[in-house]
Amino acid sequence: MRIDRIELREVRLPLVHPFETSFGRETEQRVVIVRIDAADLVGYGESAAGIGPWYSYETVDTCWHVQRDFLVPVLLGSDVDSALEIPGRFASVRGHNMAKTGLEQAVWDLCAKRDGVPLARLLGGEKDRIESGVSVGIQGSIDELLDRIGAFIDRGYRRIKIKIKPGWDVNTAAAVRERFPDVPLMLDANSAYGLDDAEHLRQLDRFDLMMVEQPLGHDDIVDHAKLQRELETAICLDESIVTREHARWAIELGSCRIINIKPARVGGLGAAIEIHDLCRTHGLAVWCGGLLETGIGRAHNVAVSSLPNFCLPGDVSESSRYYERDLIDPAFELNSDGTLAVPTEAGIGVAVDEDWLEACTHRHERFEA
Ligand code: OSB
Ligand code: MG
Repeated sequence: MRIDRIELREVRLPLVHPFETSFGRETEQRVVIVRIDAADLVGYGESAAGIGPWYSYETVDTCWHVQRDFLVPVLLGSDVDSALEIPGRFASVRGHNMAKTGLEQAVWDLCAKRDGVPLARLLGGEKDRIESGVSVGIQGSIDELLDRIGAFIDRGYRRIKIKIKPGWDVNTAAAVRERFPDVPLMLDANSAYGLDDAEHLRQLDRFDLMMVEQPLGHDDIVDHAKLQRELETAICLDESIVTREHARWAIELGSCRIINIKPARVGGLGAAIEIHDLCRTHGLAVWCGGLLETGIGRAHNVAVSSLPNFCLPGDVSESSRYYERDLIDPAFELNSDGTLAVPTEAGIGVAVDEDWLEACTHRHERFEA
């Protein structure tokens, strides 16, 4: 396939509910939507970077810069046979995994459409539905949190994740456990603690948690190994695992027992598959995290979640949990059994709502070969 045209769009979409973590509060999502045309085929991908460099150093602006000035020129006018070629072509750009992901995903969508297969199958996925969990941000009060969790449980979600930070952790987990004794529950600290907090974090062991996600530094792998030896609760790494090698180091050091794989964080679906395979070989479970993606990035996350070792519910929730009107039509909707259906049409298998995409576009640039 010859890459004839690449289009970047910065899209802004209000969130139905503000999302607060230990690093801040978002009321709107900003992403770069990538469209690639190859002859009569169209592929879509998403760079879910967000507004500021809080979760990672990337932002919509750094994505735009790195894509326009460094990544787009590598692809434009070139021939692509398989999306597996893309990480190698982008290798001279250090980091900037979210910028890379939007383009790489669009190529995956193109390849699956060319082959006439659903993206999930091209990736090696086997499931036709994936288990859906929900990530619940920090709320104004414990009562509000319990109400929100209750509504999500009623909706059918298979797992609840709550965001924690100092002052909103042990007591919060205790209240949630008291009210919902049996719900599969996990916590996400987004790097809000240090190794000095080990004693404090040990109090979490009594809540029968599935895991605690990223308690320590966003780039730490060594101290997490020390903390994991102190905790009964499994540690799950998110921010620290940016490459396959990080995953290997974490496994060798014993820094975690579970890994949250976000394609956006690791540079795309190819890297996500590599980390999935590595974890499977070493007996670690993985699950698919999210970055509040629109339906386009969500479709990619759903497809990768259909791989066999994604064996825990992901932060891949239905569209209406994030957006009043998603960029795809129909939107992702939760089945009554707490799953999302893996699309069966070719490529990402969802239709982009072009009018709404245009209406939400804040800036737009097109590159022709
Ligand atoms: O740490 O997993 C995280 C959202 C934005 C940034 C970081 C994280 C999250 C989530 C929400 O937890 C995941 C989602 O529902 O998309
Ligand atoms: Mg996380």
